[in-house]
Parts: sequence; C-alpha cells; structure tokens
Amino acid sequence: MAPILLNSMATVTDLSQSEFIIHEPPLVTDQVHVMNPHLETMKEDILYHFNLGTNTHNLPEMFGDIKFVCVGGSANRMKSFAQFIHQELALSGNIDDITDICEGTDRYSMYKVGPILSISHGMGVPSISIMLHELIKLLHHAHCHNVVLFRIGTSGGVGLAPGTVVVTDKAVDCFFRPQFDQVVLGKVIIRSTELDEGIFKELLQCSSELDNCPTVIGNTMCTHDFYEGQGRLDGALCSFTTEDKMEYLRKAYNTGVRNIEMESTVFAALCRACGLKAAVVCVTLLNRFDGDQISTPHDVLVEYQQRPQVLVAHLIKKRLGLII
Ligand code: R2B
Ligand code: URA
Repeated sequence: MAPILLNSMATVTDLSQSEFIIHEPPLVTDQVHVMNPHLETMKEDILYHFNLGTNTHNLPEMFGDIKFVCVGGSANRMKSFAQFIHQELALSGNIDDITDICEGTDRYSMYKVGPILSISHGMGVPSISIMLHELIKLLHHAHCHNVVLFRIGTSGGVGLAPGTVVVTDKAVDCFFRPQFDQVVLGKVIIRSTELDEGIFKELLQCSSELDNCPTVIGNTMCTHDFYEGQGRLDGALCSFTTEDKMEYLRKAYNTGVRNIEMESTVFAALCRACGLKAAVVCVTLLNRFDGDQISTPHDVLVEYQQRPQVLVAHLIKKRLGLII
C-alpha cells in the first residue's frame, strides 16, 4: 500500500517513491553500539550541543564510570533530580557544588552525580533525538558499559487518576503502532520501540515498595504536538469535535494506551538500535477523558513530578546495593 501524505492544501501527495526499511537492532550486550562506520574515520568528534569533544575533553575520565542516565524535559527538573539523587546516595560534598557540565551551551543541561548522569532534553522528538545522538556517542567515546537509560517525565493520562506513574510497556505512535519512523534521505526507516521487559517489571516491583507512588504498566503514545496532535480542544487551531476527541482517546485506551507524551518513541527506538537498555517513567498530570487544561495547583504538580524521580532513585539504590 502506497503511503499518503496530506499536504497543507489538503490534497493527496503520492509518496510511492519512498522506501520502507525495517531496521533490525544489534543484540543487547554490555557495550554501547554506535551504528555508524563513519565515526571511526573521524579525527575528532565534536558533540556540539553539549559543548564537549573528543580532542578537547577526556571523555573516558569524565564519564567512564556512568551506569545510569536519567533524561527529562526540563533543565531545572534535571538539576533537582541530580541534587535529589546525591542526597539519596548519601554522597560526600555539597549539593550546591553540582554544576552544569554543558554550561557552555544553553541547549541542554547535564549533571554528573557518582555513576549517574542527569540530562535535560527539551520538548519533542527533534530535541530529544539530537540529545540522544550526542549522549550515545559520549557513552561510546567514554567506553561505558552496562548503562541503563531512564526517561523521567510528565504526560497526560488516559483513563487514570492524575498523579499515576506510567511505566511504559510499548511506546506507540499516533496510529498506536510500536514503531518510530525516521525519514533518511527521503526514505522511511522503521525502528522498533520495544523496551526492556526486565526493567519495567523491576520498576513495578520498586513502586510496590514505596508509599504514595501509584504505578501502572501501560502503552505510552508519543505525538509530535501537544494540542491538536494529542486531541486537545484548547489549542489555537482545532479541526475536530469533542466527540471525535473522545472516540480517539477511547480507541487509544482500548489498544492499551495509558498516557500521552512527546518523546518516548524516538527514545525507545534509538536506545534499542544502539543496544542500550531503557525505560520510560512518566507521571500523568491530568486525565484526558476529563479535560485538556492542566489546572492542578502548582505545589501538587511539583509533588507529582517527583514521583518518577523517587521511583527511579529507588531502583538505582537497589541496584547499587544501598537498600535491599
Ligand atoms: C511532556 O510534557 C511536555 C509537554 O508539556 C513534553 O515534553 C512531554 O513529553
Ligand atoms: N505532557 C504532554 O505531552 N501531554 C499532557 O497532556 C501533559 C504533559
């Protein structure tokens, strides 16, 4: 079947010139696989958006001990997470001394606390995708192994009470398919968004050991927009009715979708393609069956946003043998 594209004039453009390539990932080993032969031929690799480079920084010395990478949208939230995990691991030193490794750029913020890296990725697929390319190369150049990545974020809930944490089973696109489509040289490469079952089950077990961290496993739908793309009626544009919205959300719910956000598919796909274990842990800020606006008081939202952090910190502490 030839794929179709509705252009801005609402006519149908035939994309039969496009080729679909299904991308098979490497087996997950303890290594970080950069799947790019060109990298070997480069004398220097500049990680431009991090303001780091292989000739200017000793990446193995700076990052060689990293075992956990936590990423989230907001720079402030990822700084708070770094300070929180520093306290949780009872590390020596002052939390005010944790500085932004990427302070030479305002694109992303990065904090290192013991074997944990905390990085912001901004909003949406393009922003997190750029960050992940450079992060995965950084882990490769630093000779890291056995690294686990977590996206800790916010989302809209589908049929869940606000404040529920969703640990993603499958990251799906807006057609409910567990795939991420990347256009490369005019061809569509389809990458699987399957996540590591072992880690999401471990996270569910961790949640049962915590108070005040209601958690479910469900599919997470990733969209390229917050408003029309997520079926919201309150954007500057809206081309559908309340009934259309509810029908789409019901359909999503029936396929197993429990929350909606904007980065999970490319996060899952890139990690999988490079042989990295990964999990997506997002709290729901509202139940989309009840509305579109986020009207919950600020202090309640702040507490909700700490839940994925508390859950992932608990898993990290268990893995490091700090708690049983
Ligand atoms: C969740 O929240 C942001 C939109 O408000 C987006 O980055 C996401 O995935
Ligand atoms: N983030 C999203 O992408 N959607 C929501 O509804 C809430 C947070």
